[in-house]
Amino acid sequence: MKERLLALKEEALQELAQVANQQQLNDLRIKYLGKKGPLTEILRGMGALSAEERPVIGQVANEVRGAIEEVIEAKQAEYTAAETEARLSAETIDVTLPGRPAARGAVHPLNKVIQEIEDIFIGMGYTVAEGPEVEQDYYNFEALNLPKNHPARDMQDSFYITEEILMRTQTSPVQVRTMEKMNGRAPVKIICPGKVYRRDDDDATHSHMFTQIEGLVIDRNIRMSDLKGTLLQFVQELFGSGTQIRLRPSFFPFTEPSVEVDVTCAMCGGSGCRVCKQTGWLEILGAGMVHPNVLEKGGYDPQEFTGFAFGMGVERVAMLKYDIEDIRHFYTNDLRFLKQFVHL
Ligand code: 2U9
Repeated sequence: MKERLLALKEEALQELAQVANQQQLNDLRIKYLGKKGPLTEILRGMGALSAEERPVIGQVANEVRGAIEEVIEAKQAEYTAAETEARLSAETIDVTLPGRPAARGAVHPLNKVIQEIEDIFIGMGYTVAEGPEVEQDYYNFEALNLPKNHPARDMQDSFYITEEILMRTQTSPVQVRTMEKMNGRAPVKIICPGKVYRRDDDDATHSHMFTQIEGLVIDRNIRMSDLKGTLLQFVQELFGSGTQIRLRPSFFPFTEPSVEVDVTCAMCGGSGCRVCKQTGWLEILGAGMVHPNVLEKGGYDPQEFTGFAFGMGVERVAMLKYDIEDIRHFYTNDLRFLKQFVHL
């Protein structure tokens, strides 16, 4: 039996010396050391040996198994190292290759104009106030001197959610809420940017949702001339120092007197062009002195306090500033449109 074992060892080592690849090595491992291999078979037959023979043959068998295993492990280590080496060289990274440029986002043109307008008013000492887009009838209409039967409250004109709740039609309710919070203290000096909603058919110049910025100042001795000086300063910073304004009488329920404010057309400098329809003027703001009823509802005694307010549509300002012909460009997110503003 000892001879059989030693012959087996010789045969195995000879065959292992010929091994050329991992597969052949695996096959030989199974052939010699596997459960159905000759070594296992010999060891299984040891029960038939005498008590003296058994430890001797057992030892030889273990030596043979150990010798075969040793060669197999050495070969296996070689193959593993070669495989690792091959993988590493295949995975080599060329660090000198140029990177893929990451697509950078940009601030939306509307937000750019909002930020620019905010900065101008912050520079004049205003703070920015925001409020809910879903609003109570009281803040959107009642407190702004638009009583229950006022035509502007028509179901046809606003998005009502219930009888008392609607999508705000202007950002004025934010000013009313601020007045309430201020509890009669002065000065109030705020601008309120945000989305507003009106039941309009969308076209090149109308949108059922658009962006407003409104401003409100309340203090003692606030006069129409303060409004005029503030708006002149504002438009000169926004459109250029040569810009002039003119005020035309108008009507809003929440201001008295009320004005519409035109600026000289920046496109032609006032001489008349396509954009200003040959008039030299562009209407961009509504404004006025805060109506006494509105002051009172907001907790200010109209005998002691006065104020001015103004409002503008941000899309309209942006369209004039950047010569954009269709308001719907702001909402459709066509990258060909948006990319034109990346570097502005
Ligand atoms: C309070 C008191 C008064 C806000 C004002 C306007 C005039 C105005 C329009 C401009 C174009 C709306 O976006 S638009 O359609 N706005 O003409 N807004 S005065 O007056 C207020 C606001 C709040 C408490």
